[in-house]
Amino acid sequence: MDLDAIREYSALHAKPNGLVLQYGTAGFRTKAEHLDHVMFRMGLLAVLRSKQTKSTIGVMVTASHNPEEDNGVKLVDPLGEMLAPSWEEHATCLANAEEHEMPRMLMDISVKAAVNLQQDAFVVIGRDTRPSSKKLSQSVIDGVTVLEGQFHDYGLLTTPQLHYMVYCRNTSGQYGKATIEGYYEKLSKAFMELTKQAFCSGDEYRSLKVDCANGIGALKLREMEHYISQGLAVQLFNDGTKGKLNHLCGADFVKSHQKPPQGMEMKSNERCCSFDGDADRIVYYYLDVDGHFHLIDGDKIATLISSFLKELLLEIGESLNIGVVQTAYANGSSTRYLEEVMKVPVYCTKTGVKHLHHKAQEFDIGVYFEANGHGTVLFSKAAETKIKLAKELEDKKREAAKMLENVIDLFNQAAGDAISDMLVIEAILILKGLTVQQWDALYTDLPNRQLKVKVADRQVISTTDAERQVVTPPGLQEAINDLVKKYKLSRAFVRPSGTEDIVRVYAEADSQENADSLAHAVSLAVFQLAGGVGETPQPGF
Ligand code: 16G
Ligand code: MG
Repeated sequence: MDLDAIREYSALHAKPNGLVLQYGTAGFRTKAEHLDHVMFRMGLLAVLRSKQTKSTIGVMVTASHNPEEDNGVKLVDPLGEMLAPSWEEHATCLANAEEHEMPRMLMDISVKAAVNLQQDAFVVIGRDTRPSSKKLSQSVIDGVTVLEGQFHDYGLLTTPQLHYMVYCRNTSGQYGKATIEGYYEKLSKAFMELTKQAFCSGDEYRSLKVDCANGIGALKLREMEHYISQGLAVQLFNDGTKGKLNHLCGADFVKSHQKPPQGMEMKSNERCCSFDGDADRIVYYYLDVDGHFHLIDGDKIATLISSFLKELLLEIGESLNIGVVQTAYANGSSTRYLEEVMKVPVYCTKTGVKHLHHKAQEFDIGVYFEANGHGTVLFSKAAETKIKLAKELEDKKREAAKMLENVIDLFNQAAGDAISDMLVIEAILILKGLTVQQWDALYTDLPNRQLKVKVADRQVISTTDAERQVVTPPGLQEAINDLVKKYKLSRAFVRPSGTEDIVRVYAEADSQENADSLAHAVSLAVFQLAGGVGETPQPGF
């Protein structure tokens, strides 16, 4: 390690005094102007992680669904996964080190993590369309080069595309080609093959309106359009030519406000979907003939996909275990439907993709989706092998096995991916001849409400049982229990946000009025028992 060079370059990416940041659920995220030093340091850290794992590591510059002025960075581990927890700690220490501590901190991490400094390092970098992203990704590159790491800058990519690149590179191209064309070819080939058996279901199913949140998804979907145009016509809205990133549009806006994005022309019964700012989330929706808005969130996406997979597995007659992983935010109706009607085991983990991803790896086929639309399906090696073998069987089984192989190719195994999920969903709707209304009618969501409460220190709230029960402060869980008892089909929980300085409240009940009223009552309990600041939560939204 050339410590003088590190000192010299680090000073060019100096840390603002007193700034303390935490590597959270999705990396570092804050106002873009505060992130230059973090980017440089994450370049350094990526080199160390690459040396330690003897693999390519990814660095993605994005703040996903956050406002355009924000930015963020996260590291991608060798198999396209989120950074290992022990390295999240290293990331936090490094990001917060004072200038003069930098060389020692790097040495400390190298010793603690047994990094062989002689090992070569390779880092791949991607960024979203934020105005600040280009310069910030250059700071990452500065960090990589000062530690003499090799790198490839992919420039503009969706987050899942960067995960894909990392995964391809660390499996010697077996998973796919580590180029943007490789990504499009792999997905479009699987999509076209999967849908080619479909009985012709007419044009109404084959065109889709996509709200791209004025983000990277628009650029990438436009590039991909001609690869899939024979099977699906996409019409892009909020494509970044006029509007602001994530402003009144995108998957997060649509899900949390339960209304259409601005800038989308919706006619009744047309299938529409929204990506978020870095295209790793997707939600669907439509307007019915009375003009009512219907949201089809991650839970209903998981249900559609699991039922399709279950049918195919039944056809090939293989005993592969399938499990669905959700979080506490999953609508109670979805959990009930999956367990009671579809007879699929459902598991609940803490919020944050890494928790769901990890749990999903326990199954032959692990379907995981957060209600907010982030998810994918993971297939174990054993499942892949059994499916391959089933292709040798009689005709009907062979067809199902072939379809499953295409489904495996179509799902991004490295991360939840809006583009890949969209293609799977479209393929299933085509194959089953389902309209968006029929899909929506699988079950009826319980009315629900999410609220935010400001408290002095959100860490006073700790939880257990996958965030469904409060442990501290004392008395809060009892208060929630008492409130929940007053309503039918009700449920409520609270947790400190991992991305904002607030406490989140979730409630569901038999009617919207009751869900709203329960959410408000729980907010008041949080405010009173967990050190609320500012104005007391008011009823009404
Ligand atoms: C991040 C997470 C997402 C989670 C959300 C919760 C990743 C890649 N993203 O966006 O999975 O749902 O945070 O935010 O892990 P919250 O803690 O503010 O509720
Ligand atoms: Mg995102």
